[in-house]
Amino acid sequence: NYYKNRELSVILAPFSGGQGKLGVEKGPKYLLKHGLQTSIEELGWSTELVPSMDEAQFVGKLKMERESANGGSSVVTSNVRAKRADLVGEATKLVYNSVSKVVQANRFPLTLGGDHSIAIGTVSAVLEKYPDAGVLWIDAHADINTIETTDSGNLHGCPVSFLMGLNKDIPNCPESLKWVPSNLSPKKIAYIGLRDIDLEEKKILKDLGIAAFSMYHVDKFGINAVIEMAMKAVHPDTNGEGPIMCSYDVDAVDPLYIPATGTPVRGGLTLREGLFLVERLAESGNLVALDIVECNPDLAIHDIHVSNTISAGCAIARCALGETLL
Ligand code: 4U7
Ligand code: MN
Ligand code: MN
Ligand code: MN
Repeated sequence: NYYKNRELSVILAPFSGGQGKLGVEKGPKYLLKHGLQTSIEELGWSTELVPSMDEAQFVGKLKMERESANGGSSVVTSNVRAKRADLVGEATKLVYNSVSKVVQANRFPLTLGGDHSIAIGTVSAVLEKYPDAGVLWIDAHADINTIETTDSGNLHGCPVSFLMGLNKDIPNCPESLKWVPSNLSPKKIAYIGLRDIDLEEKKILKDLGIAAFSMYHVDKFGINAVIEMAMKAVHPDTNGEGPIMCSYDVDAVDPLYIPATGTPVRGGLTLREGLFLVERLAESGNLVALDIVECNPDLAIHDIHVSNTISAGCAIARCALGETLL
């Protein structure tokens, strides 16, 4: 059991430069305002807050870019489309530094995004501490576009390609992301919740033989069998036992339950399925790190959408940390 000492750091990653909608940087503040830290302490964890970056500084830079004539410093050289790669490189390195300190001190990192590009920092740091760790990527999307295959140019759709080093040989690969250790093997990731995958992403998943459980598999086998298969996929030699990091994009859950997110896709996990996944990880005793990303309170059109989204985000954290285990 990897978290028996129950020491946890809440790492704040209020970054929105991995996509084009302001507001996702407010995720951490809203989750905390909803009482996340106290509720984690009530589960028997000692906690500390770690601000990994200066939110205002990044928001300032993003707003400045927006107001500038071209509306964003997209690197459009040859076949490479990567928007705000300088900011993403800088922000993810800051997240990496914070998560590294936390894991190296044997504390559990709970990182609150921000958009999903921040997982470039979290996963890199966690894999350095636990080289054998498997990564469960809970998401409607595969986030494995390369800087060549991405249509949107939004780097929150590309973190997995950076973690695997798939951009390394691409000419004009942005300097700002060259620090990434790219220590994630395609054998060590499994997806759950997929339902909106780009054509070229499908090809990458297939070519690399990556374990991917879509909503089809959830319907066909049920959520319990799917999480079991996912754990075994990342730890095949030990029947699913071994350290696991979970990078949880809240858009995996259906927008009926979690509406305030940047790229909602209907037909997702029920709230219970979304919580069961992390309850099962808590029960396994193998969870070593958790990200919760892509809560954007500004995208809600009713107040109830904000509270639904934020309370579900908090519930994901609590369930992953043992709340529902008797
Ligand atoms: B998220 C997309 F094209 N694939 O690359 C892209 F559909 O972190 C979406 O999962 C990416 O929310 C979604 O822009 C990124 C698109
Ligand atoms: Mn997503
Ligand atoms: Mn994502
Ligand atoms: Mn999204």
